[in-house]
Amino acid sequence: MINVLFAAGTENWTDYQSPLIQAFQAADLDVDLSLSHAPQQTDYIIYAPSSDLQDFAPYQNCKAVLSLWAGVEKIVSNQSLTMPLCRMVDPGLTQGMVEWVTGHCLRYHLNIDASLATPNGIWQPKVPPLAQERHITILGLGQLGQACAIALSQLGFQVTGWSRSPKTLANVTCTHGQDGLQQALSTAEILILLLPNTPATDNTLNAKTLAQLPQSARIINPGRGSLIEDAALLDALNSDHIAHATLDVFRQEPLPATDPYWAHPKVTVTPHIAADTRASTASQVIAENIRRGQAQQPLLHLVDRSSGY
Ligand code: NDP
Ligand code: OXD
Repeated sequence: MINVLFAAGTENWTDYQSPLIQAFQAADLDVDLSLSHAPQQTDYIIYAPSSDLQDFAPYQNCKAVLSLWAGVEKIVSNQSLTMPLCRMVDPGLTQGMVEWVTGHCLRYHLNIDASLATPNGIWQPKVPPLAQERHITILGLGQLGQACAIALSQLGFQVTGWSRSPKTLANVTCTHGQDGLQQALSTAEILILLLPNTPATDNTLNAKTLAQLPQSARIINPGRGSLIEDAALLDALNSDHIAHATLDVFRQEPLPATDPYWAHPKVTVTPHIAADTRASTASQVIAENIRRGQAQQPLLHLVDRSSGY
């Protein structure tokens, strides 16, 4: 019997209990899935940032902590966590992010806001350019950045991506490192942030890098709030250098009701809904990792503690 502790918040239990049990059965795993197991007898922990579990020290026989979230900044530097940590890479989450990013890009590309705002009776034809004339840059070419880059390039957009290590991706101009960042920003009519929250990515968008964007660029941030220096973005919006920003993630969540982003005419706020982990597909990812752990095979989606993602 494999003891799996569901420490991902009781609010997630209803959604996950049955898909997890089905996935364990499909993987031929004999699992006792529970909201409470004695620490010494716990083999795996399913975790989410809302978890009450913060001290992993008593779980000395635990073989891995399996996060339901892609971003692991809330757990990665927990000193009591000495076992392997796997983040979530879920086809359902990825598809959700592709749809959310594509939708918000098309809003900007087609200038849908202008159509919505046109007063009745005014006939003012303004044809948008084709996708092939539009440059989109994605900072972060990981699981999500790459999926978005591929989808956008398949729609015909000119896509540039930026990552830490060099990459090759069909029909995507790939850049990396500090010089690569400047190149990626300089063409970005629409900029998408899909970097993790790490010390190295903090304030990636600041006064200097915002100034490297073309006049009237638009920004879409489904990555993390920490990627943006908020005061610098507000200045860039107020001075019209940046035309609009769509922000899904914030340094403080929920975004306080008094935050200037809420009422800003050039900002769209969404409440961290860009892409949710989907219980049915994510449960299969969890089951596969437990199968691997039991078979002493390498775990999938291991977090590199030194880089923080
Ligand atoms: P990955 O770890 O697969 O990809 C991260 C990418 O960022 C990689 O390309 C990596 O480069 C790059 N990167 C990291 N640090 C740097 C750096 N210092 N300089 C340049 N590039 C860097 O993550 P995912 O694609 O799965 O997810 C990205 C983020 O999206 C998550 O960390 C999370 O914050 C956010 N997210 C938001 C959601 C939402 O609903 N709003 C939902 C899910 C995720 P390299 O390839 O060289 O390693
Ligand atoms: C995640 C998120 O990291 O939802 O999974 O932001």
